[in-house]
Amino acid sequence: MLTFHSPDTQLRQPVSELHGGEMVSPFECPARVEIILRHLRASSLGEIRAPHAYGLDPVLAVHDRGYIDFLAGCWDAWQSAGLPGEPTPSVWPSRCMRGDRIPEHIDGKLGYYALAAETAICAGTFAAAQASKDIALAATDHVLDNATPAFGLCRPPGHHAASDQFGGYCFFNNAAIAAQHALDRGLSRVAILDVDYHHGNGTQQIFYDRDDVLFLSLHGDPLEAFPYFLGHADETGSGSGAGYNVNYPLPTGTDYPRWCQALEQAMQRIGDYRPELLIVSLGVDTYEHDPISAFKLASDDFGDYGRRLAQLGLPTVFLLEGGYAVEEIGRNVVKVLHGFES
Ligand code: Q9C
Ligand code: ZN
Repeated sequence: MLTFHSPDTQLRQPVSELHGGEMVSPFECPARVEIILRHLRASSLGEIRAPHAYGLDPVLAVHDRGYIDFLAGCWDAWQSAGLPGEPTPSVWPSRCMRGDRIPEHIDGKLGYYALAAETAICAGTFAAAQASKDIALAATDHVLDNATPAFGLCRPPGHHAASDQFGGYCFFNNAAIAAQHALDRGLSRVAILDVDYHHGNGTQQIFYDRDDVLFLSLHGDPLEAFPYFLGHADETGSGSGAGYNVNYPLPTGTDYPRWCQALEQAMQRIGDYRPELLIVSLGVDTYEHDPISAFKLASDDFGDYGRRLAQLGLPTVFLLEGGYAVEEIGRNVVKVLHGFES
């Protein structure tokens, strides 16, 4: 299986994350990619390739233009405003205020375009986000052109990014951009299976009223886990998308047998949909020792679910989302990909 990777993903190097009431060094860090690369190179998975630049058109197909412009100019605007530190949202159009006017000051704009406060923007964020979606697009094109699976080593991740909001370490929704690109290439049905520990709120929002993308997510129950305000089982899609959004919220402490039961249900639903492409939003923060998550998957479980996913027999692209047990992230990712190929 080919991997797509770009050194430009490492241009995202923020220094701060709001976590537990303190500023800490971000969990979503460049070392994640380095360690995955090390394990890929030591494996028999195959070549690692760089993507070409696709530009912003595929991004505009799922994201709002004002949002993209905001991300492009945020760092400079923060500097021009003379603010110390990194651009970090701290105010919102909360439920008791208006959300229909976009502030002019960068501090207000950040709140308008953010869905949470933990994710700071740095000088290289926009460039890294572009590299990340190029990786997703190149991996998807490779799958569609060659009918062989591929892995996109995306960073920053994407599944929390909504049409006009960033957060949860995500800026461009790589999986959504890839899915829309596949449809624009002529496909009529794409399934996105999100196995990251966190609910893929952004992907859900982008395709909520559509039946050409089936979205399924296994995740920590939002009553107990980020992003807290989306991801319940009664969110099943609207309009022509009714029935095409499937959430499997699972309790804190969920172990592999229980998680796998939900996976089998999701796979049944995917099989019934008969998609022409499967995009796996591959977060390995379901791992038992992940520092910010609460499921109990062991390393060998990743190989097992990789093998199960292959039984669907679908053209499949894996796109990296979360996973913060940095020492073990490479081993766990490679186990999924190896399992899929075995
Ligand atoms: N302070 C992804 O896995 N914060 N994003 C959780 C810890 C945000 C995770 C609470 C977690 C975002 C792509
Ligand atoms: Zn996650």
